Amino acid sequence: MVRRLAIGLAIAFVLLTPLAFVNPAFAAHKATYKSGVDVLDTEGWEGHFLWLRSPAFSYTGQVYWEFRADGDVVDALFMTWGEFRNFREGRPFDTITEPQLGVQEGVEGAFGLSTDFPYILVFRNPGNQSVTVTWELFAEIDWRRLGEPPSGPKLNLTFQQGSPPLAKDESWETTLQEPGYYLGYCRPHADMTALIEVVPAPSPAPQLAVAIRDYGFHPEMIRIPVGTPLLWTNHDGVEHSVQIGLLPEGIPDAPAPLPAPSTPFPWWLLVLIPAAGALAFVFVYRRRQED
Ligand SMILES: [Cu+2]
Repeated sequence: MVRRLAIGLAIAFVLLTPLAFVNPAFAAHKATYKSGVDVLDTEGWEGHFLWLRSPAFSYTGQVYWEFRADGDVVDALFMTWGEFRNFREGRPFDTITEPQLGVQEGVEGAFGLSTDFPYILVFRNPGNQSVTVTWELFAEIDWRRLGEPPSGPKLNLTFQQGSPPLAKDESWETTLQEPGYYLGYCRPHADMTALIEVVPAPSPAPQLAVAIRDYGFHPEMIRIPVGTPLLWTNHDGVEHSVQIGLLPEGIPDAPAPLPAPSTPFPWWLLVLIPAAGALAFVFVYRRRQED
């Protein structure tokens, strides 16, 4: 009886060991929310926001991101809008998930995010040479609700102005004359978005150049004094455009407490399961020899 049980356990361990290499959270099919390539100079950073509201479908509040750095290592920081503003101003800030510091590549996720607020993923170059980060953000969709009205409100954009289609190396200049929060997006690529904060100021700043490349806006998180000209230039081989809508309710921030931290990859399983399998094998082998 004991022997049969041991054999059964040994077989089960061997068959199940490969599963330890598959984290079900990361292995499931995810819908891409946004992706891009950032080129970060020394101590440079770029922020990318996700806001889980859509007129087309419902998000579940689960997101994942993957990134790979070429040239050097990066820090990856995932935070609320309010903490992002602390980060941008050089004040102390909190992240939602454990910060990934000085890594060449990473996979991380967060659960239980609200559809009401934007969240910001920051890639920061901690080193002293330029680094290129290729990244992708995924957001789980509740496919059961597809075709039904989405659960959360939409962004209720009020369209302001838009560029014609921009071919490679073509530019479009615009100036926002009213303080407020704006969403910039591309038509036809709806997942290309930028957040534009126009703040009251006695005088405008010099023109800010925004590069459109690799299906993204750089910078994507824009803060300018009112009246500052924005010059959008397409560097991609495909046509993009810039559409700008006012966010009438501004940008709300997630209240404390922060969402629960994400589940880390269970690395200990990679050791435990093969070890248990090996032990069971040794046990069976000894029993057989005793017989
Ligand atoms: Cu586009």
